[in-house]
Amino acid sequence: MSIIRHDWTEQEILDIYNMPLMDLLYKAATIHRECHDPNTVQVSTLLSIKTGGCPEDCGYCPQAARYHTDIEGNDLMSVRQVKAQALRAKSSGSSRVCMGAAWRNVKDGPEFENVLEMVRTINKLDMEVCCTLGMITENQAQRLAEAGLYAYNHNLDTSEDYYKEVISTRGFEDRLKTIENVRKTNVTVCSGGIIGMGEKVEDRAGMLVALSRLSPQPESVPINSLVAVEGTPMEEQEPVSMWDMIRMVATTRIVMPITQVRLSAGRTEMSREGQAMCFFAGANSIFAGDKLLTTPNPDVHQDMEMFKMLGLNPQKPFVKKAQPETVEAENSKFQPKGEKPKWTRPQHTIDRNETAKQKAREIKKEAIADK
Ligand code: SAM
Ligand code: DTB
Ligand code: SF4
Repeated sequence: MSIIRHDWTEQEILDIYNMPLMDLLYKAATIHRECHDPNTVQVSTLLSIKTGGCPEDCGYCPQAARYHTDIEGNDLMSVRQVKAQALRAKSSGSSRVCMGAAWRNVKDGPEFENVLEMVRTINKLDMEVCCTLGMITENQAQRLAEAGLYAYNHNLDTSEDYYKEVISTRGFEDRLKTIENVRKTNVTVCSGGIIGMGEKVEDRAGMLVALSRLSPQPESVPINSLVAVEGTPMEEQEPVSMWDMIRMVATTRIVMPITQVRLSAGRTEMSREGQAMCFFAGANSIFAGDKLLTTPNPDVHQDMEMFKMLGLNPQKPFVKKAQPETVEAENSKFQPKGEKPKWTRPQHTIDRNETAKQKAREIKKEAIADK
């Protein structure tokens, strides 16, 4: 039986990543079968409840206000809209709704109260609820838990070293702090990252070192392949090869045997054969829905057709962990604290982020002049 190790070194992980492919697949699939039903895949539906206008400078993200991308920004959705989308997701075979907001961090107030109501509403539909809202305090994590949140997604994104080349408005340690805050509650942790941002293979291994050191390891680890969006600093990144994706999934499976490895952004560019290899190598969850947050994703019906072809079954909700109870707002034990935590703002200069920001300013100036 596989043991859970929290002391992987970067070199050990690199050696696994670089193994001959057939050996790597065999090793990963063996561990996968020891720890999971290989024919069950958990399906989460993404829902962008607040899109665009984000103050952060994440170099990969089309929702950062400082870059010029084509996305349509939106204010926070209503609880009614969210409920309708959740019911649609449920009827299409999804067991979890993951609500994303383009926020740096959560602020106490009416918007957060609405998010808590969204969590209560979806949990009452007997679906797992996940949120990804940026940085949160311990009190906010407790309030989400009390509303019935099942998972919180907060990605480390890359290695601690390469993080500085991607984001200048917050630090890697802020990500760890939020995960720590979530861990103090009953909410499960979903944390992974992106490949294809110009990082070295060592950074991929470094990210897995950091994730595997978390104790317990995250219940879910999304592996995203960069969606290079025009206007972002990473618009010209070469697409990740399917082989790299398969190696990354297999390595994640070996390093974190009991976690759910999630095949995430980038699936529109992956063949079914490629995705099948990822499932064989240990991926056992996906993000479904015609859209990720702002970019395209395979059609739900196409995904269900692929599942049928491969003999895969969508996982039922609350198989891995019991459904949390929902405490109604009026019975809450926790009051908002209105804290203003000191998240870091390194504000170092990342050349490609600055260039993209400058380009966006020029486009804006030209648009004003044209009016
Ligand atoms: N604002 C919150 C945050 O940053 O934690 C939540 C939303 S954010 C969009 C969630 C995650 O989506 C990011 O951490 C990143 O891993 C992933 N992501 C964003 N843009 C992406 C892209 N272009 N390609 C692949 N993954 C992306
Ligand atoms: C994650 O790791 N990937 C999802 C989810 N967590 C929130 C988001 C992918 C976003 C891809 C770019 C977009 O659609 O905006
Ligand atoms: Fe904002 Fe999250 Fe996008 Fe970064 S990844 S710019 S924090 S929405």
